[in-house]
Amino acid sequence: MSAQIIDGKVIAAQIRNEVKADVERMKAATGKVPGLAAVLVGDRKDSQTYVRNKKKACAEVGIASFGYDLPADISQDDLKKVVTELNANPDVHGILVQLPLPGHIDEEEILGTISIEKDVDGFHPLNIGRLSMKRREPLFVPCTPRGCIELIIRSGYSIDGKRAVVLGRSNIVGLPAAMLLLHRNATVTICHSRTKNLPEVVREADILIAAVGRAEMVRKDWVKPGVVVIDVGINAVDDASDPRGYRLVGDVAYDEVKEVAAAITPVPGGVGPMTIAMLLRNTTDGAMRANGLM
Ligand code: NAP
Ligand code: L37
Repeated sequence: MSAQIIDGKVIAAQIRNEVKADVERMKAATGKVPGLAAVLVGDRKDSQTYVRNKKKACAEVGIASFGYDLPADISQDDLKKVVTELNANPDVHGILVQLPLPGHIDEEEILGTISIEKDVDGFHPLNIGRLSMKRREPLFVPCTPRGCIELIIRSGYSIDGKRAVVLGRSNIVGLPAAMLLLHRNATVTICHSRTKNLPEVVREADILIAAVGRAEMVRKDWVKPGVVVIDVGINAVDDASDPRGYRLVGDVAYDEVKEVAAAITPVPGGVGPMTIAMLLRNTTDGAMRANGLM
């Protein structure tokens, strides 16, 4: 039997509609709209595309966006100054510093400079710390991991009591995704490049979140029949038949794994659109909190 395809574009559109309604409510109540500042440092093509898509998505739901395109050789102090000014700007409710930052920048210090009330990426050490502890409430949850959880829940799958495996332990995806699963009472295993017998561990999963950045690494014989698969990976592979010369694939061999999984997300059209939808959600939540609306 073939898996249910979890359509991230459809679920992201639902979330954007919910956000749009909240933006309109806020505008009616206060005369103001949420504002997002997107800070891009350097000229990585992928980051440029994501930031452009984020600004476009803001416009569609009525969020004001402020773009900061900064040179790759900006100094630590000058970048900190930009963030500090945005912290003080009352029209800005969310500050996103697109990662990765150039090598000479101290990422931890920059992320720690963002006001926690405006930390819509949820990467401030205080928000991550609260996310990691029991009965603490972070002000914001990182967008991609939050999007993964929404995809599972809105598709009707429960997490409570399930065996979950997270492939990858990065600060922006794997680690926070594992924390969110744990809070929802999954029994969580986190795998990484030093994990032994990876296929065997992955086969125990009822829920699999793959975020390793290795094209189609997870094969059909790695998964238990009936698994719910959330594929975060975005990998470009050469494809002469595509006008761009490449196509995007996930970390999971979609065509074969969909034959045994209960449900699976495609790439593109799975987690990617959710990352952006959750950013709009977080920005609007921040703006509503700042205006006493929640
Ligand atoms: P990352 O920082 O490179 O982390 C990759 C993780 O995978 C690391 O923990 C690494 O282990 C582990 N890993 C790498 N190769 C492995 C292997 N052969 N076996 C087992 N584990 C392995 O990447 P990331 O930022 O988390 O991103 C992961 C993927 O998600 C990328 O394809 C990225 O483009 C994509 N992504 C998508 C979205 C979205 O919205 N859809 C958002 C962010 C990222 P170690 O810790 O031991 O090195
Ligand atoms: N919030 N997200 C935040 N902060 C960061 O610092 N790096 C980073 C981050 N990552 C990120 O923005 N990832 C991302 C990945 C994919 C998409 C959006 C954001 C996306 O839109 N993917 C689409 C289209 C892919 C394409 O055709 O290029 C998809 O369907 O997957």
